[in-house]
Amino acid sequence: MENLTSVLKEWFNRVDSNNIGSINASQLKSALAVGNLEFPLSVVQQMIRMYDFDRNGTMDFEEFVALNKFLLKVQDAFAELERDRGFLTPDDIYQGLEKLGFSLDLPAFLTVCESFDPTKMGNIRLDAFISLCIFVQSARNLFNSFDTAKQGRVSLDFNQFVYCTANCRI
Ligand SMILES: [Ca+2]
Repeated sequence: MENLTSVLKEWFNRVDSNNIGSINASQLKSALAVGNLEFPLSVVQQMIRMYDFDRNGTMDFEEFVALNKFLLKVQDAFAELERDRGFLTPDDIYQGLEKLGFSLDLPAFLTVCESFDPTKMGNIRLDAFISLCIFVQSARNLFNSFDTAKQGRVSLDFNQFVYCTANCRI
């Protein structure tokens, strides 16, 4: 684990070219591209929102480590399920989400799959799977922040609903 931290630190420092101790969305986007992960800026911004613990809009090293832990978990799940095809079918995606602790019902699952399947072929590559997981995790975090009594159910007024959809939009 210590080794991973030092690799991440070196990576982070390289991206933080101004040495200010934090990186912004476009710097994070290029950092991920170095690892062959190409994401639209909107997805990268969502990653930052998810782990921006001090809410300053950028990522310090601690937040970067937390994000990378999540990305590694998602990449492991992908690697286990892709069986050398380079993509996941809907069945694999369902299993992948379960592995990551999300069990969605069919309408929710299919809607999520469809919105992260750019080619509409039913096959999802790693970057799309990561984006999908970022979305579901953000939705989970947001839901939990409203479900303070841990009832698995929330009641929202219109403003809160708008707030939620705007926060999870990728
Ligand atoms: Ca921050």
